[in-house]
Amino acid sequence: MRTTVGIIGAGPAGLLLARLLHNAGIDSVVLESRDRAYVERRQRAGILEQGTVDVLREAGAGERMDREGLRHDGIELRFARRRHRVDFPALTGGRSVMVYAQTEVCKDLIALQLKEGGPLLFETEALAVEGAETDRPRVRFRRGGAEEGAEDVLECDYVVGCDGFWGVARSAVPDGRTFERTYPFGWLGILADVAPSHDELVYARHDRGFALLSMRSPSVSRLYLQVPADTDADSWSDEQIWDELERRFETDDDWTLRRGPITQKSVTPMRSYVHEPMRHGRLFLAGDAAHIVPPTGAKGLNLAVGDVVTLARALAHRTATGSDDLLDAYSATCLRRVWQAERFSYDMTTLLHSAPGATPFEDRLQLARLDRIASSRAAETDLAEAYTGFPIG
Ligand code: RFL
Ligand code: PHB
Repeated sequence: MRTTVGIIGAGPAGLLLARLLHNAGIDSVVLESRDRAYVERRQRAGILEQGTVDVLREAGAGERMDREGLRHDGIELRFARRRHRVDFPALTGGRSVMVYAQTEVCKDLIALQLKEGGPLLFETEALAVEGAETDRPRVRFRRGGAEEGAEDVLECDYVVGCDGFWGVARSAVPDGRTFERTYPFGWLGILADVAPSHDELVYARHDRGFALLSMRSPSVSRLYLQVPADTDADSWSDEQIWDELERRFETDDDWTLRRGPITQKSVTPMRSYVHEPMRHGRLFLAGDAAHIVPPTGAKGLNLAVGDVVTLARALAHRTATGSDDLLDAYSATCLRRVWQAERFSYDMTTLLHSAPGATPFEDRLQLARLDRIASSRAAETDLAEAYTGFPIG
């Protein structure tokens, strides 16, 4: 098999890259180890930055998002039984975010790819990237399904590792440096068949730990609780989950939490991670393959989108002019934005979670930081600008 760009992974990064390249007249092949149903159902991100929304629209993948997505003009911070709303458009010159689940973005991009894009091979696992320093890099892969076990090679002009944190591409970038931080807590996330208890997201800081109220649709709620990192989701009964959420969202007014049947629950670990550089020869890394953020800033999927937009532009530039300039700048261009998102996600995480062993002094500082955001337009604007998104490129 031969193609111009071999893409490993059909998460949001790989699928959007394939779409952007198709629109630029560049052919690609996408290899995905899991089956289609799995990729379309994996519960993850829920928030699209303004820039991500614009990119999906321009790529011709925004039709259902515009119909079914929920535009949000703010978030609520909840702490010390107080509620403070951050008004995005007022603070950022009109910017907002969109609640439209990653599962739906992936479904839309998969449907487009299968209808009019290049090959998208499910149940096809990349085993290794070879020859990244040559002008004919290759991906060795194995087919599953009917052709189970057959090994093959995809020859490419370029290979892009969009294979997430646990993928194989990163190991083919030698001499890299990694920067990492793990956190002693994770998020217990649930999906529940109940209308969201608030019309915007609520980020709650509580002495018992962080809680987040989000949503998937007007009738489906998505909620998270900070739990110790090694928690087994099944050790929490549904009733315990609702009771704990109720405590952490408590306010002095008559706000109430609506309960409903829980249809899914799982625990997500929290990690900050960056691999530098994001390129080796003709192999490029994009999205979670190169960097991870804790979910508190809602940045992971949006970073993946920024990477592949930058890369698609660079590949189109190379095709049009023969110049490698933008490809050479790819890693540094992306990393600048990546580090801003790392900083913001870290800040949001330490602002809102209770760290085991935190001293009373540190607890007071956390409350003072929240009070500062609630009382200073400058501090609030900084949060609103970061949350609605840093510019791409
Ligand atoms: P993905 O989505 O992990 O996709 C990688 C794909 O590669 C496949 N793969 C392979 N395929 C072939 N051969 C191999 N050897 C392969 N190895 C792996 C995998 O099966 C998979 O299909 O990475 P990508 O595309 O870079 O996208 C990144 C995002 O998924 C991630 O950053 C976000 O989900 C993070 N995230 C959030 N991001 C946001 O922007 N806003 C949010 O609100 C948000 N909330 C979240 C989140 C992540 C969460 N979890 C579960 C980690 C909330 C949660 C709970
Ligand atoms: C989600 O809806 O899954 C979600 C929203 C905001 C975050 C993280 C996750 O910060």
